Amino acid sequence: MGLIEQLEEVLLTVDADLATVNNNAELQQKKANYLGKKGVLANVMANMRDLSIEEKKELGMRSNKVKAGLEAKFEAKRIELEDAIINAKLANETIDVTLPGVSFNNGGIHPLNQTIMELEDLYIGMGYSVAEGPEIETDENCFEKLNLPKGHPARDMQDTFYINPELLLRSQTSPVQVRTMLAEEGKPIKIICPGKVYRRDADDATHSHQFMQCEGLVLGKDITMADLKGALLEMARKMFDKDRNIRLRPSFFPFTEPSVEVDVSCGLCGGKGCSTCKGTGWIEVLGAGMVNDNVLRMSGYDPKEIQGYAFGIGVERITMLKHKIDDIRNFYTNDVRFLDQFKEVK
Ligand code: 2NM
Repeated sequence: MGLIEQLEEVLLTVDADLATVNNNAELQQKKANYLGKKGVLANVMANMRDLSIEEKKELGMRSNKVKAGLEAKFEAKRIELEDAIINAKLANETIDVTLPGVSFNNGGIHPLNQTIMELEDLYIGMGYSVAEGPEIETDENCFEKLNLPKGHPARDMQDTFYINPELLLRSQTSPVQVRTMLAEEGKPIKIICPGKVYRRDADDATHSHQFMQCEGLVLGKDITMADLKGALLEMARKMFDKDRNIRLRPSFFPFTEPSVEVDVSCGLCGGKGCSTCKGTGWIEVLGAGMVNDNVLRMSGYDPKEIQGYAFGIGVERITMLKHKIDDIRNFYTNDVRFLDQFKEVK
């Protein structure tokens, strides 16, 4: 057989040969047999030294074509093997999209923290900053500087958890405001102080020995009770609903003078009187007043230059009103059946 015939023969036998190949290793072996340095093609070419120039030219051209043809066949076989692997994998990995999904039991934001976040948003919107302080306080910051000297009868108003004669668990967040006044040294202040407070009360439906407050303090030139009333009305309308009203009743706190009790109109009966408002049309929500001159002086403020108002909101109380919760202990017993009702994403 002439060399050209030998070359053409290669193209005829390769198909049957490739049909027996089952994997890439076999394919590489076969490829070397045909196209490698000692392969069939190289073998044929090695014998061409006895040919004439013309014949060499002819053989060279044919050999290039055969080589290209072989490479195409090997490449096609390689793709065929690769596809077979992928198809086998896909057949094994099919997913049943109708199976029920895996659900995660996500937590949520505690209803009291939701109220605090709402209060922070609305007060920040009115230009207040949020101030925080320690829960273990000094008698000095918690009582003395709030116009409650030792022996003052008003100290009995709240029974306090004392750690020693100087240290206690704060019974209100006002010491944060005292700290702010001392730090600001006579400059204007506009803050709210949300946080936990402690009182030696027996727990029942409306009392908890640990609860939360959000107090506010605004000091500046010519701040009046009208400013206080405006800020509280805005709070009542944003926290409850837009057509609520507030009223101020005279009261007493040692740290404010005058002092007021603040009521918000009842949202259930619209002010006509119902069981929630005990027939009065009004619900007590917080205490407030103009900061007592003694308090200002004790923390480095001159009441002739700067004055202002303070208020104290009970976070549990307004959360209970908002969601019609009748027992404060629900907030602190961590029953998920209660807490789940306040999840944003159920
Ligand atoms: C209340 C009611 C009235 C109050 C006063 C002060 C301070 F530090 F400025 F004197 N902070 N908070 C205050 C006034 C708190 O809670 C029912």
